[in-house]
Formats: sequence, structure tokens, C-alpha cells
Amino acid sequence: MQKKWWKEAVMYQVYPRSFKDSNGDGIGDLPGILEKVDHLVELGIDIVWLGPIYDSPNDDNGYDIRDYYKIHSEFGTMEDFDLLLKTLHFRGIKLIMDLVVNHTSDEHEWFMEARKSKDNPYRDYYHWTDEPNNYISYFGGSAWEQTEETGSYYLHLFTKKQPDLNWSNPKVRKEVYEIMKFWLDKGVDGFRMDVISLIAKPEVFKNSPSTDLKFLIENHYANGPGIHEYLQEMYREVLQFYDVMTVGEGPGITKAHALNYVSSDRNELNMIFQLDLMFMDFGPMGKFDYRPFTFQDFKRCWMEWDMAMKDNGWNNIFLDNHDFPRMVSRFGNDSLFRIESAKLLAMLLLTFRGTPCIYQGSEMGMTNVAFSSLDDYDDVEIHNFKREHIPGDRISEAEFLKIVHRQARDNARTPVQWDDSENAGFTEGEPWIKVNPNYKEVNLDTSREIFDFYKRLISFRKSYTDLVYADLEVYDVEHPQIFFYRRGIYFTILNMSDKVILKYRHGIDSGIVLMSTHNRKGFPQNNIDLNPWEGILIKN
Ligand code: TEU
Ligand code: CA
Repeated sequence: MQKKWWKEAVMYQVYPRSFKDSNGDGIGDLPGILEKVDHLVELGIDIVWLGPIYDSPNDDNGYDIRDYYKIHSEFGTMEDFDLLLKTLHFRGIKLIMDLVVNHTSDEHEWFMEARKSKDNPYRDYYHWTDEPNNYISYFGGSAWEQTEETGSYYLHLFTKKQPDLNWSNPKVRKEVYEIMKFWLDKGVDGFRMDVISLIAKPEVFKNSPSTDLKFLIENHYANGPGIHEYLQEMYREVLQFYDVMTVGEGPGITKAHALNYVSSDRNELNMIFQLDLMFMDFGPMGKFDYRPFTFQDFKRCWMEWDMAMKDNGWNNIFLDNHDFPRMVSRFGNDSLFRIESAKLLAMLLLTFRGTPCIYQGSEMGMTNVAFSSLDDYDDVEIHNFKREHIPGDRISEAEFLKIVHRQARDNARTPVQWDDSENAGFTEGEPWIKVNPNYKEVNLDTSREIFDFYKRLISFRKSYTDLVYADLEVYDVEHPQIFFYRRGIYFTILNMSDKVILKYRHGIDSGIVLMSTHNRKGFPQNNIDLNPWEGILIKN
């Protein structure tokens, strides 16, 4: 197993719009992040993944980029960015940018030109057809949108304001490499690559036998022809000249495909965010088509994805981000055992194999939100899905609101809850999206126990780097509440349930307790009684 700095590092994701507002306009910004660098240093993280901060009309909150070389005025200036980057580096923290190059905004100059005529020099920067096939967008409706200028349709796997780039055009690839070099030459330490598994499209867009979103993603959208040639060319043209890290967001990358992207001898990506775990409760029509999953499914996904990487690949492991519900609500118990389950999930994230990515707010146990009206939600994914499915009375608005409470991306996008002051210390102004009403009970000050546990786990991980590379063995896979695994000489036992578990026979002959969510000290000889949401790390 090759040792690499990015395997030993702990990552932290900042969703800039909701992290910290410095100028009272209710929108998080770069100077706001600067104000919180001490927080990140105290936590002990090594890399910040900064969500898109480029100029954008915000149809998909910055994942629709209008100018890759310009900082969105809402977030500040290029000088603000340079100061943040320099400050993070000075404090020993690397910064990676969000590279969103599967699509641009429809207000990008390339698309503004391309749509004008069939012979425009930029036409082939995008995908056009006069006979749209049955592909659907992630966000509901057809994945093809007609333009009045020529009557042709362009492809958009996401919103219609996010036209997909045509990666088979070498000019497009060259433009992307220039963008990458611009940011790498400024000193950024790598990229998180948005839906990078979707960039290669078929020559001809034939109809799919099924329009279920999950089927389309795995069988038509992801792992398209040429994807590996493009990534290997990206490495040759750009990445090989910098000591940087890359993590690909990989919708549709299956365990069978994984090593083709991240095997060290492939010279493509360093690691991926696999989305099988996140998509586990998605029905055929995606996240709002909710299907419950079992605890065994959860454990098996972790095990199988570790096995898929073998000794050649590497996962960036996570339990939530800006696209999914808060982990303590989705995988823990955010009401009866919020503190305990937040600490337990931190122990899973920081003792399993892979580079952990902590999403902003997890360190204070932030939870899902339940706004009383759909009007309180911002996310285009919600409003598009509502338009597509409510009128047909497929589900009532009240039922849809209940599913939104469970599944919506806005659960993770409400402002970070720093303290119990007005707007949780996020802004002096009117926040762009309401603060979670539970901010007086749930904030950094009331959740110091969680923050301190994250701190201890991160510093533990730094001092025991043999844990980072140690192999994995999972025990008692069928147990309905316990996740029990060994990494080298370190044993983690997690009771991921509301149940008290008595006399659990762990079979560890001897050891010392290194970490415990419940401040347990002595080694539990032979068997152990576990509190609800109790986790323990034992060194053999
Ligand atoms: O997400 C794409 C993706 O695979 C899913 O997470 C998707 O966003 C959705 O949540 C599944 O229901 C990336 C970005 O993380 C997301 O914020 C963007 O909306 C999307 O790509 C388009 O850029
Ligand atoms: Ca602001």
C-alpha cells in the first residue's frame, strides 16, 4: 500500500453559502470562512474542500458556472480568495476547489455563442440533437431542452440551465485544462471533481429501455466511452506537473469499475466519493422515491467498497455532504441520542479505511430541518420534482413535504449553527435560507462534547498512522445493531442502535481502550455491555 499525504489527511467540506456571513447580506462568504480558520485549525483538519465559489446565476447554487475565472461577487473578490488560501496554507491546511466541468451554466459565454446557430464555432462544445431520446434529468423532466434559435435540443443531465459539455471535443478538454492550471498555479492543492463519472457521452443517444433514474445513471450516464482516456489525458496535460490530490464524485461508479478510476498505476484520479451508500434509500426515481434500507445493507456497503479498492485504490469516505440529509438524522438518532450518535458516527468515519471527509456542522451535531412549508425550501431539486410529480397527484403536497423533511439537500444547507445568538451567529442580516429553529439547543457551544470528540479522534488518527493503512476485517456482519471491525491491531465496536446490548462477546483477548464515546476506561474482558449509540476503540 503506497503511503500518500492525502491518505493520512482528514478533509472538511465547506459549503460557502451557509458557512459564515461576514458582511450581513445573509450569504456566507470568503471573509466569513477566514473568520473561522481558527475553528478549523482547532478541529485539526488538513484539507478544506471549498464548494464552488465561481461566478454563477445560482440556478443550482453555484454548480452552474458562468465564469470559471471569476469569484462570485456574493462570495467576495479574488483578493479575498488569495488571502484565504494564503492563510490556510500558513496555518498548515490545504485547499481543494470544486471542479464542475460536466456542464456549464447556460449563461456561460460558450453556451451563449453555441445556441446562436448550427455552425457557430462553439456549437460542438455541447450536445445537440433534433430528435431527443428518452433520457431524463436528475432534477425531473426530459434531459433535452429545445432552443428557439435553431429548434434543436441540447442535453442537460441536471437543470436546463446546466448544459452538458461535449468532452469528445478536444477544444473543450483544452479549455478545462486551462481552467485547472489557472487555479493550480495560484497554489490550490487539488480538486473535487463534480460528477466526473458522467462526462463521457455516447456517440449516438439511443433510447434507454428504462427511464428509472438509477438505471439511467448506471447504464447510460456513468462510465461512458472515452472516460478513462479523458482522465488519463487530464493527468498527462495537467496533474502530473503538480503535487496535488484529486477526488472524483462518482455517481454510477460501481465496485466493478472503481479501480479503473483510482488504481495508482492508472494515472487518473487519486480517490472517489462512491455514491452507493448515499443512494441506498433511493427508489428507481431517485431520492424522493424513498425506500428504507437495513443496517446490514449499510454495513455491507462499507465492507464491499473497502474490498473493491483492495490495495490499489482509495476511498474518500463520508456520511453526508451538501447533497444529502445530515448524518446524525439519517444514520444516528438526532432526538433521543443526538450527542452520543454524533460521536459514534465520528468514530466510524475516523477509524474506517479511507480519507474521511467531515461536512460542515457535523462537528456540532447539526440535524435535519423540518420547515413547515415547501416555500421555505430553496433547492431546485425539490421544486423541479414537485412540479414534475405533484400536479399528477402522484403524491399529495403534505406527503411530499414529509419526504422532503427526510431526504432534501436543504437539510444540509441551513446555516452553520455557531452559537445561540440571533441566526445562530451565522449572519447579522436575513439569512438566504432560514436557520434551523433548533439552533438554541443545537450549536457549537451546546455541542462542545461532540466537537472535542472529533478533535481527539483526529489527533488520535494523526498519532497512529498505522491505523490509516491497516487492513480491514469485519466481524458479526449479520448482527442487527453492532458494527464490529478490526483495522490492524485496532478494534472498533459500534452499537448503532437505541438498544442497550448486554454481554456482547467481542473475543478480543486483551487490550487497552483508546477511545470511547462514553468515557469508558478499563478493558472489557470477554464481553461488554453497550449503551445505546456507544462506540469503543480498543488497541490489542
Ligand atoms: O451532485 C450530483 C449527484 O450525484 C447527486 O448528489 C445529486 O446532486 C442529487 O443530490 C441526487 O439526488 C453534484 C453536486 O454535488 C450537486 O450539488 C449538483 O447539484 C450536481 O452535481 C450538479 O452539478
Ligand atoms: Ca455575505
